[in-house]
Amino acid sequence: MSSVIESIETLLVDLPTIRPHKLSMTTMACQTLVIVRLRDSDGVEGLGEGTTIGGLAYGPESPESIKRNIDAYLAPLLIGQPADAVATLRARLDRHARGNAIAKSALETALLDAQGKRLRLPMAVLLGGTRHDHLPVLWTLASGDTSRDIDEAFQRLEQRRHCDFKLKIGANGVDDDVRHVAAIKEALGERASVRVDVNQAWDESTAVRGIAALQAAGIDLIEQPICARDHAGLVRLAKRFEVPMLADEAVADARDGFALAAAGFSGAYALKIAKSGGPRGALALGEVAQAAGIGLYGGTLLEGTIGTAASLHAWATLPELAWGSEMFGPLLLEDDIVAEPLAYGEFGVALPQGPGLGVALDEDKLAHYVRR
Ligand code: MUC
Ligand code: MG
Repeated sequence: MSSVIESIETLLVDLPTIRPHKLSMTTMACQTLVIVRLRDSDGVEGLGEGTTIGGLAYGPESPESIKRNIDAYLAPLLIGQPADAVATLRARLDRHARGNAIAKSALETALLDAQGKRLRLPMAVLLGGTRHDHLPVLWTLASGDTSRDIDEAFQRLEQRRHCDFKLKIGANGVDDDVRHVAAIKEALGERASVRVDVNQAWDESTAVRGIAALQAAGIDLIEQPICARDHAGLVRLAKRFEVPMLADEAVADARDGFALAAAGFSGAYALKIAKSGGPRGALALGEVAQAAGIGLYGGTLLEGTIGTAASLHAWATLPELAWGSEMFGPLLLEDDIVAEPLAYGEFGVALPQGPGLGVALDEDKLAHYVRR
């Protein structure tokens, strides 16, 4: 008889960040990972992670709601079901529970990790096959201080860690933000690509003013300048400026991606396993983007190593990431809960090898950081 899902455990893991990480909606000093341990009747364990930013500051799911909703509603839908029926189980979650994309992503990751371990295949192979085993990774400069950000950028360039930088703006006035970004771009010159993420902080007229100045300063990409739901405004900005727009919060899944493309958007989409309800949904958004001629970008919700590895396995199957990726989450954390950290270097990261995610927990570290 095929293996069935026996138990699903969820853990909150609090890890300090290496420095304050300042976004338009919150400043993070700590990241909370929701770790899923799914155990099957054949003794295989699948790992998953569902992580967001700043409690409820970023989106409608918090670490506590992710854990609680898995425990109370989602896990019971999976217990006792055949463990290898990943697509059927994932559809079952959508049929019985609305929303909760991050919680569903954690579970889908754990199902895929277990299935990969069972078949002795990497998760990327389950998702269609590995096309890249090293992916480009940018770094986000978000200390909140211009000269500290410039020092950090030079350090990362010298280490050959990162050569693309994303700046988090929108917490300050637009003129202050433009000054901050232009100073960093001027210091780095042609050595680095500099992009910004406004995380929805501007209204459209502020965006027109801000983007004109950022374009003149040599910024390469403008991420989510206005409200996620304002597709029409994002289309107008994409048509108005030469500098491309990156849609992030505006496109959670393939349906959003289709609607925005059909409305006339051009530019790029940030794929994130968390917002699409798992790696398979993120790749479906990627398919829509490719069909519409929209560039791809591998995004993060600042997950730890498990969520980052799951994303890397998905991005490894894509033909091209025109804008690279931001899979640097583990580098923002002071410590880790895995036995073997991801191998960052040469301006990117290596796809972890081995069955499933290719990642194992360090039980002592996990016991140390788990919330009691
Ligand atoms: C976001 O909105 O892109 C990604 C990198 C980072 O620093 O924050 C995230 C969230
Ligand atoms: Mg973003």
